[in-house]
Amino acid sequence: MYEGRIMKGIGGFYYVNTDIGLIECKPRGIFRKGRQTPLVGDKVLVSLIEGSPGQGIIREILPRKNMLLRPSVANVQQCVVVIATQRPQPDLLLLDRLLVLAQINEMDKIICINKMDLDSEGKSQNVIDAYRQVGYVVLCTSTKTGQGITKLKEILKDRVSVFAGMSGVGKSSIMNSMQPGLGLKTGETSQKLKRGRHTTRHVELLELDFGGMVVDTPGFSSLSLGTVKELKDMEESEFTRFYPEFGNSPGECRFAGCRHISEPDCSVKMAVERGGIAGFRYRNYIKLLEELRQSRRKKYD
Ligand SMILES: Nc1nc2c(ncn2[C@@H]2O[C@H](COP(=O)(O)OP(=O)(O)OP(=O)(O)O)[C@@H](O)[C@H]2O)c(=O)[nH]1
Ligand SMILES: [Mg+2]
Ligand SMILES: [Zn+2]
Repeated sequence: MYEGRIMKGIGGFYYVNTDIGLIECKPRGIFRKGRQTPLVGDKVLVSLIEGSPGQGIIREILPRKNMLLRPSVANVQQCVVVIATQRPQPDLLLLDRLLVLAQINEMDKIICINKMDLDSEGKSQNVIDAYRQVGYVVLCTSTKTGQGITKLKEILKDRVSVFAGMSGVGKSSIMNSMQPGLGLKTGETSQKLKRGRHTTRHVELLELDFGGMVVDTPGFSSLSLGTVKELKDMEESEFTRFYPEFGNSPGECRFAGCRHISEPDCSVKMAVERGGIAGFRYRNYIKLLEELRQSRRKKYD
């Protein structure tokens, strides 16, 4: 038996990277009947098929550290959430959603602000500062000037990372700048709509020649948190853990378990008014919380 990692799955076959090279595998019958389907990123045990060089059978899926649904991939250590300074315009609500998802899946989070070359006026600086102040790692990149690419490589080295963000922000382009040999397809941003056209379609783990692996994800512009299992069972007051800056508000809220919406003497709201907490982060929090409540209400209707 050989241990390896599933790099991609195409047409019912899984391609498993092992010490003896890439093995084309069929999953053992039992996987198809039920419980577990192998995912890209899974660590698996493989046995070779006698007389068929390079072909094998997946015998066992080793325990997963985590599992993302979109893209469908397992055992990812960190998430690089990409937005562009413009083309497309940054969607900070989507950014916050992705940060929530990354945190639920216990991934390290990196925010990447791409297309810095289009921001000669420095319009994105307030966003950069706001997230840095919260404590996020924020990286500024441009695939046109090469800004930030070396730094990003250091962050990705020897780790398994996923790139997420809206279509057209430059996820595939960034990977190509780090490693031209990847030759990922990139798309022209539609001039009329000023948004991308979903150039990336299938899920694959790509090996970086400086060490590590990345998953390029097809972009998307909407994503509901209402379907996320971990959030369905969460108390509303617990949602604040996705907004770590709320914990640094100057005083205490009057009520324990304050949701910081309309409660009186709320120190989070006071901090927003005084500028200690970014207004857009607070508004995103309210929107996401409201969305969760709506999806719960539907469940009981
Ligand atoms: N000006 C500028 N354009 C960029 C930069 N990075 C990427 N682009 C352009 O943005 C467009 C979209 O890039 P992609 O890499 O295909 O974007 P993506 O995020 O992979 O898009 P999907 O695969 O659809 O999710 C292409 O026309 C790129 O040339 C950058 O740093 N600056
Ligand atoms: Mg792409
Ligand atoms: Zn409060």
